[in-house]
Amino acid sequence: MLMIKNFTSIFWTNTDASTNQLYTYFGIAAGCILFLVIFFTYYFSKKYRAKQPDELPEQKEINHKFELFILILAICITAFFLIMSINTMQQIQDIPENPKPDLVITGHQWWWEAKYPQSGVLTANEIHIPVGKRILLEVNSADVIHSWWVPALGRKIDMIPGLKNYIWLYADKPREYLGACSEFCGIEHARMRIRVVADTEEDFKKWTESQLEPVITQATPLFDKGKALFEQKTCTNCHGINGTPFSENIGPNLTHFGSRKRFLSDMKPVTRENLKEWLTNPQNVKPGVKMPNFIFNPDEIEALTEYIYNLK
Ligand code: HEC
Ligand SMILES: [Cu+2]
Repeated sequence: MLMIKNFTSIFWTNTDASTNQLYTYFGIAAGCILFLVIFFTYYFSKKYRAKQPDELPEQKEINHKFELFILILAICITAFFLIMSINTMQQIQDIPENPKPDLVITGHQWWWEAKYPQSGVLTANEIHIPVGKRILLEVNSADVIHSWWVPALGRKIDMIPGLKNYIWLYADKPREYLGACSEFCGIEHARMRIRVVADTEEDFKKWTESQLEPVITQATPLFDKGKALFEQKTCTNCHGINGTPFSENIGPNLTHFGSRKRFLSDMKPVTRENLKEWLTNPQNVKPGVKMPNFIFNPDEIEALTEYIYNLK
């Protein structure tokens, strides 16, 4: 078993061992059946082929005993996997009666909102979790059905408006884990990617603290101009910034936007250039996106970029 486990860990890094084990058994059984079907198709096509052009190949009567054997075998295999699957489901779905989630993710068209009820952190798109700890994740949706799936961290789960669903996440290595929305949710569904950053306990603490820090309110004059524009141009109707009166969440919370590596649900790295391109016309970058084109002039773009980029 150990060898098989080492082998599958090439593809699956999580230590949600029960899922991996089930997956391995399914793989082996399906592989054997595939091999037998191909082998016998080839073997019988050779063996019973007509040797002469008008020869009638040997005709066989149905073999009831053999049929019965195959039937029982199929029932046994199915029963084995049914029991294994139910077992695994029970092991991975041990959600407490009154769940207190470590992390709440809300799916939006087409981005992810992440709340940490224990610490009060509220962020978007770049999701951090501590390594080596089981994280109870609550998912729901603000609009249509989305589906959360980061294969290496656990199974897939639907995000349904008005319903709270729960799963456990577990990361065994400090690295980044990729996933994607896996329920068609509209025009930008394909670009609704997920990036989960698994930090060591220390890094996670640091990250949490940095996210709880108050947002900077002053920097350069350009920053101030951007800040004023942000409020005048109705950005605050959709984007929340902690510590200000603006808490809307039609779009991602921007409090510490500059501290994130990527934005637009993992589509682009956070750079000044990409931010400018985004603000110049969001519809060019992500067609159909729920943020209008404000038709800014280059000075306004400069100022807004300076402001948002410095929200660290
Ligand atoms: C009608 C609502 C709405 C308004 C108004 C709006 N936005 Fe957005 N914004 C969104 C939505 C929705 C997204 C998420 C897009 C996506 O990834 O699908 C977004 C994304 C962003 C992002 C990227 C955030 C991330 O983490 O991916 C930035 C930066 C941004 N908006 C800045 C602004 C600025 C600056 C203004 C004002 C000029 C503004 N927005 C006005 C809805 C809005
Ligand atoms: Cu989606």
